[in-house]
Amino acid sequence: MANRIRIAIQKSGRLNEDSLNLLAHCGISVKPRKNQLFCHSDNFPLDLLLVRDDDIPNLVTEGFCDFGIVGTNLCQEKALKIEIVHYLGFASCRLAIAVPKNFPYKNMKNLESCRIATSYPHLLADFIKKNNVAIKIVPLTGSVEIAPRLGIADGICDLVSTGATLEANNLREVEMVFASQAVLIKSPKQLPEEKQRTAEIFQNNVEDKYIC
Ligand code: PRT
Ligand code: ZN
Repeated sequence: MANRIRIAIQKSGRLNEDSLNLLAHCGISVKPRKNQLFCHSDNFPLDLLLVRDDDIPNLVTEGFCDFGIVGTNLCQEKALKIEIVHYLGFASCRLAIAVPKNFPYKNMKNLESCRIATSYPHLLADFIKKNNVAIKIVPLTGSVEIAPRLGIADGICDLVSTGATLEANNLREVEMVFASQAVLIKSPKQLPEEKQRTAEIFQNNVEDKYIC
C-alpha cells in the first residue's frame, strides 16, 4: 500500500470524462460507480478521488492528493504553489470581459468606473492592474451572466467557450483576460521513496501515452 499514489479529478462536469479518458489511455483501469467518491485501480497502484474541481488545487497543494487534473483558471485564481506537470489540451476556454450589446465599447478606458461581476476576482484584479483602469470588481460565485440584467454590474468577466451563453444573455465579449486549459498538477510535498517511483512511472506514462 505504501507505494500507491492518489489523484483528484472532477466528480462530474466538463473535466470528468476527459480525465477518466486520460487514465484509460495510460492503461490504468479505474471504474468509479455512480456517486462513488473514492476508488482503487486494480492494475496500477493508483487511487482516485472524485471531488468538485474547486477543491482540487488545495487538495494537491496540501499533499492530501499527489496529483490532480484541473483547469489553469482555478490554479491561477487560487494563486497557490502548484507544479504543472503537463498541459492536457482539453477543457479549453477563456476568461473574458463581456458587456451588454448596447454598451458603447471601443477600448478598456470605456470600462473606467464600471462594475464587473466575476467568480475570478484575483485574475480580473491582475488584468485591471496591468491595464491601469479603475474597475470595481463585484465578486459572485455563479450565474454571473445575469448580473448586468439585474443591475448588479455593468459587465461581467467569466469563462467562455462557444460564446452561446453570452449570446443568450445579450452580452458581447470585449477583452480576453486569461486563456485556460486542463492541466495535470503535482503536489509540492516530498514523497516517500516507493511512492515517488510510482509517481515517476505515472508521469512517464502520461507523457508517452497521452501527450501528443
Ligand atoms: O461541480 P464543480 O464545481 O466540479 O463543477 P463546475 O460547475 O465548477 O465546473 P464545470 O464542469 O462547469 O467546469 C469545469 C472546468 O471546465 C472549468 O473550471 C474550466 O476549466 C473548464 N471550462 C471549459 C469551462 C468552460 N469551458 C465553460 N464554458 N467552465 C465553465 N464554462 C461555463 C462558463 O462559466 C459559462 O457559464 O460555460 C458557460 C459558457 O460556455 P459557452 O460555451 O456558452 O461559451
Ligand atoms: Zn467548480
